[in-house]
Amino acid sequence: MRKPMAVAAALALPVLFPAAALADAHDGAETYVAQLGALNSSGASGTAEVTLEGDQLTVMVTASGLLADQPHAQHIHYPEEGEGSCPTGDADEDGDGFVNTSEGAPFYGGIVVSLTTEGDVTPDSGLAIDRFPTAPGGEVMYERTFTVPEGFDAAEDLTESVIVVHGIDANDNGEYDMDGAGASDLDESLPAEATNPALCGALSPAGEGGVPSGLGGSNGIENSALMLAGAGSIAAAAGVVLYSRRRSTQA
Ligand SMILES: [Cu+2]
Repeated sequence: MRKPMAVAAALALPVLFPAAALADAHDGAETYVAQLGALNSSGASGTAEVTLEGDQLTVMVTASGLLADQPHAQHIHYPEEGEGSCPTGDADEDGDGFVNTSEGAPFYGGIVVSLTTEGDVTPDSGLAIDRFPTAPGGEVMYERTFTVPEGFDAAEDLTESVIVVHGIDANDNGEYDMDGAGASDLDESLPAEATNPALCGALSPAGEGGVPSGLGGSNGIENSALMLAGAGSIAAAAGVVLYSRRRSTQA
């Protein structure tokens, strides 16, 4: 008599917990979080949360302490090899006192998603500076849901990806200018302040706590060409004073 009872109990289980079963079936969503730490003594801080559900990515970036009222390019970066991480001051290979975009790339890789406020989110919009948050009062409150751009395997690679917010004010004068950190490594006619990273945080699955990141791969340098392509618009949007002649390589 015991056996039929056991079978009946087993059959009853899905009926007893229909809500849980439904939640599991619906919960294809994976959430990743990052604490954003200051780079280049930006004085900024923040958090990021990225949720993948099907092919939809919802990204939230909350930050404060950024240079106010200036465009801040922000991206998901991913290194082709190794796990993405954030550079330390040791990454300042040219010893100018700043970790510039190229020096950071070996750690966090190239752009895979541009966290724009509207329109295209592919790496093509890496410096679409009129579509990035301008941080009124130094704060960014960004939230957007969009389709994962082609070429980024979010389900596989988000856990090794890094959130980077760019744009610093090294000389604290309220704008991007050459006096702060010299010329950009991407284009010498641009201030490095406009392109240097200000915040960085490696994503890890929510609930697992802060997983220390590895050293990352050596890729991402190729991304510089992309950054260069959009570099002209960052200056235009930011009202940057350009006193080098514009180079023919500048888009
Ligand atoms: Cu970036």
